[in-house]
Amino acid sequence: MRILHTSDWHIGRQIYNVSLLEDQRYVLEQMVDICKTKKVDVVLIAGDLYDRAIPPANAVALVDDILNQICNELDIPVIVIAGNHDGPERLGFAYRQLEKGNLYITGLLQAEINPVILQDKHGDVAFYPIPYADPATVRDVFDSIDSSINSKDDDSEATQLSTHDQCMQRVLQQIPDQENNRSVVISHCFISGGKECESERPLSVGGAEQVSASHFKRFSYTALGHLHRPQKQSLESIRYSGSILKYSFSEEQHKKSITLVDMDEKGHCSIEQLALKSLRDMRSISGAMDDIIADAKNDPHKDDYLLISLTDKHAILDPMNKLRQVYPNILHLERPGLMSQNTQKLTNRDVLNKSKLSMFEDFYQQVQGDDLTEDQQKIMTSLIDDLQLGDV
Ligand SMILES: [Mn+2]
Repeated sequence: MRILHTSDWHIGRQIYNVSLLEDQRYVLEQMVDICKTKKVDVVLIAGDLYDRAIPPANAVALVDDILNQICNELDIPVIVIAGNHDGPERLGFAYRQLEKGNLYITGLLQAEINPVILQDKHGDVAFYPIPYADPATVRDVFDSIDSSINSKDDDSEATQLSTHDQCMQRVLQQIPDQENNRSVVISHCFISGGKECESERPLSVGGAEQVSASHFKRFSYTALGHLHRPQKQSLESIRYSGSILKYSFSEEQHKKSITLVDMDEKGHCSIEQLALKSLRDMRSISGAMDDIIADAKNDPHKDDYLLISLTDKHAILDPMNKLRQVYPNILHLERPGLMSQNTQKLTNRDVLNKSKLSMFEDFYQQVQGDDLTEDQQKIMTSLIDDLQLGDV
């Protein structure tokens, strides 16, 4: 059985107010090609299909088009679970009907984990979709079942369901032991020891989000979503495919890919990571303004999404516009050189007031790409004055 494992598409994501839809379509079309050329038997999407619970219309249209190409035109089944970014009810719309058309979506967690059974020449492979659910939801699903069992048997203690680890353990108890059987779990969670980056939204505050990899060891393969860097956890067969694109500058060094899994007749898996090429890379550049502009002439990738960190210590008029003449897709501009000089100069209160305004002007410029008008300057000056008075 040849399985294509992917996750964290985050369709509809914007970064610094720039839509990534075109970039997302570019990598998803590569995925459709891979499905075709590699003769994939099934595609798994381990959560965060969309970036938001209510995705924008053009994001839904893109997902609709890609799923139509895979499920309909190529006749390859797709199994999707909800991640923490997806709205489980909306994602699960018409899931019973869609099963007839090769599309298996699990939005809401249910006590019964119904496997999707697919066949190859060696027999059945069972795919268990476990959508993301927070501990409160897991308690809602299992409390009534567990309390009725416990009331019959006074010796047993009710299982605590307060951490993600306890919840995952409870959910996986619903899956019978699979000795000799070939089985795959699809889950969206944070396995302890996993490497994080900035674009994953924490599943809970205070570290109770981590789940032990040991729960998954009995399955032939575990297709994970949530962490955006491709990685294995504890075993080769317990893996994150990673996101399809870089979704923050902290992922600058990531190599984005999808995971191709070949499962043999015994359930042993061999793994291959297939690189995805992005339309525009996401990277950061640091240096003096003049050097950056001069070097840009020989830069073959001027369309990349950039974070530029200017080391110049003097004020520069309208740096964003000047840089955008050479790099049109700058997402963010930092001025570490300017900041360090300003803090050294703070000697008396007048300078302090002035620098607060100039710092705000700088900030406004970066966010809005525009200078403060005279009226706006007056309002900010009086606001800063008021705040200073409050300090005394
Ligand atoms: Mn994600």
